[in-house]
Formats: sequence, C-alpha cells, structure tokens
Amino acid sequence: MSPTGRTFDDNARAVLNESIKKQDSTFKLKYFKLQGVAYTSRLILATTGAKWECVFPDDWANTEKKETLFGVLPVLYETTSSGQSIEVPESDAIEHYLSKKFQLYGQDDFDEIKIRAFASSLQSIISFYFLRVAVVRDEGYKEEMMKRFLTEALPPFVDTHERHLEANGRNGHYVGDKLSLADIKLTIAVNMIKAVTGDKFVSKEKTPAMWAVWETVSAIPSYVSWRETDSYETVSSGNMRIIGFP
Ligand SMILES: N[C@@H](CCC(=O)N[C@@H](CS)C(=O)NCC(=O)O)C(=O)O
Repeated sequence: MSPTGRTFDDNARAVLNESIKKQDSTFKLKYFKLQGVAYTSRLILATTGAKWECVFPDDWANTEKKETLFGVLPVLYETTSSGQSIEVPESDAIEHYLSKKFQLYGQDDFDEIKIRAFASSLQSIISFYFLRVAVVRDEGYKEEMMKRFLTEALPPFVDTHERHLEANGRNGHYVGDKLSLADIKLTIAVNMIKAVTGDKFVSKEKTPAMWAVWETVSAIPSYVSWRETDSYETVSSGNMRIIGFP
C-alpha cells in the first residue's frame, strides 16, 4: 500500500529562505485549547510583537488532521508581506524558525549555542513535569515521579540556572541584554514551578536571577496585551485544567 497525504513542497524553499530574514509577515498558529507543546511558539509570537493569532481546529479528526504534514498540531501558517504562504510543522521546528526570524539566538554562533543549551535544559525540566507527572494517569507512578521531580530534578535545575544567570549579571536575560529563546522558556518553567510548588523553589528572594528573567519577560507590553485576550484565557485555562499550570 502506498502512503497517502501531503509532504513538503520544494517550491516553498525560496519563499522560506527569504522570509526567515524578515519580520513583517502575519502568522496563524494552530493548536488545541491549551498551551501544551505550542507554549513556547505562542510566547515567541506574543513577546516579539508579531502580528499573529491563535487559531483552533474546527474539525480536527475528520478533515484538518489529514491536511497537515505530520497529522499533529501545532502548525505555523505564515503569510508574507507579499502574500506568499509558508507552513512550518512540529513544535521544535516552529520554535527554531521563529527564533531565527526574530533574532532570539543572540549575536553570534557562540551566543546561539549558549542559548540553545539553556533552552534545552529548560525544556527538560518542563518536559519532566509535563510527561512524567501531569499527563500520567497511574496514581502510584505519578506520585513517585512527583517525588523525584521535587527532590532530584528541581533542586539541581534551580542551582544551575541561578548560577548561569548570576554570571550574566542578574540582568533579566540569559545572554547579553536582549530577549532570547532561553528567556522565553524560563518564563514557562517558572510559571510551571510556581503553580506546582508555590515559592518553595523559585521566588524573588530565593532565586533573584531567575526571577529577574521571569519579571522582564512577563512585563513585555505585547505579551501583557496578549494575556488580556480571550484566546489567552482559553489556552491558559485549558492548560491549567489539563496540565496543572497556566
Ligand atoms: N512532535 C510533535 C508532537 C505534537 C503532538 O503530539 N500533538 C498532539 C497534541 S499535544 C496532537 O496533535 N494530537 C492530535 C492527534 O494526534 O490527532 C510536536 O512536537 O509538534
């Protein structure tokens, strides 16, 4: 039986290669009514002041699923200023594409490696909670993993990140003095840690350097505006209900 469905269109090569250098497109990020694996991509669009909207599937299982390249969401749909369309599937690829486009990888390759290392470490702590605790149904396994999250995962994570952020001058950024992908992922990690543990691990007093990043990102005007929208309320409350943090 031969495979059915779409695959990448090589005609998109020139459009994407050109568009990745510009920021004047409009975007639709399609995902379900929670933050889930679209959290970082949404935050990139919200914090960089991109022209974007959150869109949700209307008839996912019957029609939209088979129209996507991988049969899953999120998918980023971009319309360039000259009206050309770009489609980017898979959360990791979307985050990378948007990070390059909105210059969230610092000023050179060294900065990029540092930012991606911080972002990878942050994603690991987010994924630990998300995959081994939040979505687990077996109560015994969930309890055991929660214990390990609190005793084995969080303490070294907090120490390590606080150390690196102190080394950058506790200035609200991981690298230099500009917003990066790492700053954005930290905001998600801190939202999660605060919701799950209160101020036991992360607070202005206990982790001033992490707190400074969280406060800096949280105060970005375009992100503040997004947090006042109905679509934010929809995805944030969905995340709280399904995964346990806003
Ligand atoms: N590897 C994908 C995973 C995406 C994924 O698992 N999406 C789920 C929701 S979290 C989905 O689309 N589920 C619907 C389905 O499989 O029909 C990514 O990182 O983007």
